[in-house]
Amino acid sequence: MVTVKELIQIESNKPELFQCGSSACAGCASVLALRWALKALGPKTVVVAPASCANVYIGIWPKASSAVPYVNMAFAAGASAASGVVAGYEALGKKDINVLTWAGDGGTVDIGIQALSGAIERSTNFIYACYDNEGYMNTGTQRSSSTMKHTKTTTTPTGKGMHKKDIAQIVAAHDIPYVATCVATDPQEVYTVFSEAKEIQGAKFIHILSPCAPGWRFAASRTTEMGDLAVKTGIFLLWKQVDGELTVNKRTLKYLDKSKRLPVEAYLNEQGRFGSLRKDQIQDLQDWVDRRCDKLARRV
Ligand SMILES: Cc1ncc(C[n+]2csc(CCOP(=O)(O)OP(=O)(O)O)c2C)c(N)n1
Ligand code: SF4
Repeated sequence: MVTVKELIQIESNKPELFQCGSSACAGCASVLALRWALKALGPKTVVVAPASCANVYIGIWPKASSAVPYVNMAFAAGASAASGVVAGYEALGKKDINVLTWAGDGGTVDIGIQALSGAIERSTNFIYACYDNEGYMNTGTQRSSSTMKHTKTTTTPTGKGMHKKDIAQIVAAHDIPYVATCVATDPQEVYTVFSEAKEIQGAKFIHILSPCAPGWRFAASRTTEMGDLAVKTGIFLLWKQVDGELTVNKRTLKYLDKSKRLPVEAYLNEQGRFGSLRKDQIQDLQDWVDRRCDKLARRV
C-alpha cells in the first residue's frame, strides 16, 4: 500500500490527468477515484466510459477535464468497446497503452455484464473499473441490481426488495489475474490497486464503492465519512484476488470480527435513501452483513 507521505509526493509530482472544470456534483466520490486512477495509470491511457455520470462530469470538448483520450460509449458496450481499442493497439504493435473501462454499476452489473463477462473470458488486456454508486444516478436515481436492499430510489419508493449482486465475486469466479475492491474516498487504496493492476497482463477488474451525495442523500461535505463507514460497518468488504489467491485488506480484516465493527445503523442513519427503515429491515441488513463477513472470514 502506498504511504500517505508517498501519496503527497505523487500528488505534486505526477501529471494531473483529470483537470479542473469537471461538471460533477459537489462531493462526487467517482471523480475523486478517477483522478487517482489516472495518476496511477499515467498519460498513456485511454478511457472508455459507457453511458453514465462519467460522460457528463468529464465536460465538453475543448474544455473537458480529461487530459487523456476519453471515449463516451453506448450503455451496454463498456467492455466490448475497450476490447476493440485493445485489439487496435495490438494490431499497431503498441504495447504500452493502458485501456481503462470506467463504468457505473448500471453499465456493469446490469446492462454491461454480458460484454464484461465476454471480454474477461477472452483475457482482454485491460482494466475494467466499476464505480458503484448503487444506482442509475445520471438519469435520476433509479435502482440497479447493485442497489442495496431496502434503499429508496425513484423506482423503489418504498424500498428495494432484494440484496445487491456481488459483482466482484461474480468476476472473481471468472478466475482472471486481478480483482480488487476499494472505496473511492480512500486515495491510498485507489492509487495502490490501479498501480498494481497496471503491471499485470490480462483482464483486471476493480470494484469501487463510490458514495454519491445527491443519490444517497447526505451532505456533500460528508462523502469521505460515508466511504469510511461502509468499511467500518462491514457493508463494503475490501479484498483482492491475485492469480487466484485471496488477500483481505487490513482494515476489513479487523472488521470481520463482529465485536470490532460498527452496527449497520451507523451507516444507514446518515443517508436519506435509508430513511424510515423498520427495525426488522435494519436487522435484515445486519444479518446480510454478518453473513458476508463470516463467509469471508472462513475463506481467510
Ligand atoms: C440502452 C440505454 N438505456 C438507457 C439509457 C439511459 N441512461 C443513460 S445513463 C443511465 C444510467 C447509468 O447508470 P450507471 O451505469 O449506474 O452510472 P451512473 O449514472 O450512476 O454514473 C441510463 C439509464 C441509455 N443511455 N442507453
Ligand atoms: S450524481 Fe452522484 S455519481 Fe453522479 S456526478 Fe453527482 S455525485 Fe457523482
